[in-house]
Amino acid sequence: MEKEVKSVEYGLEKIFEGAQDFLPLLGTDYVEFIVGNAKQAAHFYKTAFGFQSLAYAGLETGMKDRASYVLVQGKIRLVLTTPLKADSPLNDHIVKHGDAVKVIALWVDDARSAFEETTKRGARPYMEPTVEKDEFGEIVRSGIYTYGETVHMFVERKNYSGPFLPGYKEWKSDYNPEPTGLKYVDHMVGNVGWNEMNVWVKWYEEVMGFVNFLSFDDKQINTEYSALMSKVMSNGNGRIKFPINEPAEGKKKSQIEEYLDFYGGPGVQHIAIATDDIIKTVSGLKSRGVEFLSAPPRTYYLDVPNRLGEHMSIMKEDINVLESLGIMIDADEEGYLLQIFTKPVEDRPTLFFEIIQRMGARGFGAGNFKALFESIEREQALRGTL
Ligand code: TYF
Ligand code: FE
Repeated sequence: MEKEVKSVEYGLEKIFEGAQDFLPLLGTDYVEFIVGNAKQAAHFYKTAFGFQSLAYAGLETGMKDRASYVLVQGKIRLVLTTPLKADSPLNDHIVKHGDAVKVIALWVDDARSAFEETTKRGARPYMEPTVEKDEFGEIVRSGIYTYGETVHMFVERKNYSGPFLPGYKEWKSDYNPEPTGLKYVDHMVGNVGWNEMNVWVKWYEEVMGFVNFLSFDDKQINTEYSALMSKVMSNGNGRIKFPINEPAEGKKKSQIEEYLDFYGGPGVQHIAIATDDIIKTVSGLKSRGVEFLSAPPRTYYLDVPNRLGEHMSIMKEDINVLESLGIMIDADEEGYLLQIFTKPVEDRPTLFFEIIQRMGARGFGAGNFKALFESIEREQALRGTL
């Protein structure tokens, strides 16, 4: 089912053969959402997901046109930004997409070179390299457009020691709910239009030097009703993984088509966050009101020993506990993984989260696709969008 992955260790960094290193990426720097009410969104991510207050920019810090709240948990930084006045161009983003991911920021050593190398390979510029300074040092940022109105910012912070970026003040809050064990961004998925997947695969190859290390076509990703196609792009060190989905023809409407209708075009579909104790993390999230897709049926769990074969013997978790929480299980040659998906986190059926625990496996849960998509279709049916 999965395309053969050519992976080699060379040096410390490079694990995917074929990836180019004109754009060395150290990790995900932050994910920025444009939302209608950042104050309330920040409260939600603190209360429900256990993020901690990190930094703030707004009227009180000299920012005139918007407010931004920065939250942190593990290595993950979320920025929630809202416009303060009707004439802000940020409003257009909200009208079009609802609360949405605008920026996937990537941590680099050299933001000028990142901009130069990607724009000369065809990237559409979003922000020329810009130096921002305050008493903690300086940051260099630049940015390019990817699919839809989504942007990759390159963030160079080697000469900076402040809480987040110049312009932001440390945000000390008296309200600090317990973290839920979220560690880092494992992957972020983009939904693109009909027949556009390969355009963006080529874009990530040519502009970013990524490789396509896994592919799933509509023969593999389908249910009785609907289908989609997906290709996973990775940078050379495997830290940044971007699956790209496009809808495919089925008897009923693809979940990707539903997304495109409500998002108003291509955009970020889900953010997968890694934990090293998914039972604890998911129990915590559920008790705080995070809603997950309905659990796969009993037959799914009965079939797990069959499907996992010898991997079953290395599984540490109690399958009955996994079943009671609705956590799904898959395995590949290198190990197993546990994953679960939230319902969309806003009223539009657009962005959702995945919680994933990798126990050696580097795949994306292909063995769970059928159960997952049937679960998504149960939600689509309730919305009348199947
Ligand atoms: O990221 C992935 O590939 C998995 C599975 O619409 C997936 O999380 C793929 C497509 C999709 C939802 C989940
Ligand atoms: Fe995923």
